[in-house]
Amino acid sequence: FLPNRHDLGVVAVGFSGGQTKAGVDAAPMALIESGLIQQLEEDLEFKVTYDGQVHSYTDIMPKDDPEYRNMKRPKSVSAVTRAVSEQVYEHASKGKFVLTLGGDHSIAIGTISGTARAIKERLGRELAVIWVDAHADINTPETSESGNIHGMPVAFLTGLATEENEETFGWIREDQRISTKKLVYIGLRDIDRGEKKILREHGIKAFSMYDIDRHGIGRVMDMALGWIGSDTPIHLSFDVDALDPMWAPSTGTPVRGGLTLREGDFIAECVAETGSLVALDLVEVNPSLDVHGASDTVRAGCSIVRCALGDTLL
Ligand code: B3U
Ligand code: MN
Ligand code: MN
Repeated sequence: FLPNRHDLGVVAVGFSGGQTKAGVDAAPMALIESGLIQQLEEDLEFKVTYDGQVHSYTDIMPKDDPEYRNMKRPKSVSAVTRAVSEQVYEHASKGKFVLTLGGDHSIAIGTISGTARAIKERLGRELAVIWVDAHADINTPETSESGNIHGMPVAFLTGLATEENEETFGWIREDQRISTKKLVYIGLRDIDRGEKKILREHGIKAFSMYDIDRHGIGRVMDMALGWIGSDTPIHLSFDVDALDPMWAPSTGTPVRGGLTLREGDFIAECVAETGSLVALDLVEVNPSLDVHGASDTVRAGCSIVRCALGDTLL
């Protein structure tokens, strides 16, 4: 089921509407300007398909977008993620590996729904998701305290949150969803009360920073990949705020006590080593926050992408 080992589709999503801080939309350009795509082509010898633009989706975002079911900017996020879903599906259905550069984490509603649909169509297989994040992003509109949709993508992707209305995520169909049983978290340390309840009630596999301290990242990765099972296509959604702010300070909601740079890279390397990775998101880099740390944050993000694509494996 593997994507053609060296065929890579890149989608650059300059979108910040899933949360309230400006600047996360500038991340794709910062990552690309630091040489990421060039490195993938030259050092890793990927054949890259990239339309050469950071999408801003301004033409499909309604001006009037009032709160609905406690969600901020619901129609904009819905329209953008729907478009992203098509972009990702387009690459994945052609057997390409898909790299998406965000943007805030709400865009994963688009990336994962696009990958899940393509994998189901091409292989009749269910997609597994490894979600690396300080946060669980599994609030429903009702449990969310912030109303920010970047804290809700997993609820929409698993069907824990549903909507009738096309304009507010009603477009997500069954073949675009993932199972709570094939979802694994790594790096959690800031979980809302309602999210904790959801994780417990649905038996969702989660490795918090506690587990990493207790067992070490090596055993945690063995357990995480063991839970998914070999020979299962994997979508890795990596929120840069999983890293400790010491390494990745330029992000919207930094939380102390996170992964080291090496632990972040190691997670990506372990996933690369399975040979089962089909898509990767890198999200929540915000170069306009903690501007002195922006180049470090961009560098850390690029490193994770290269590791996930196998650069550092012998
Ligand atoms: N759980 C909180 C905070 C949060 C989620 N994701 C990020 N922050 N980046 C929320 O708003 O749902
Ligand atoms: Mn996140
Ligand atoms: Mn996060």
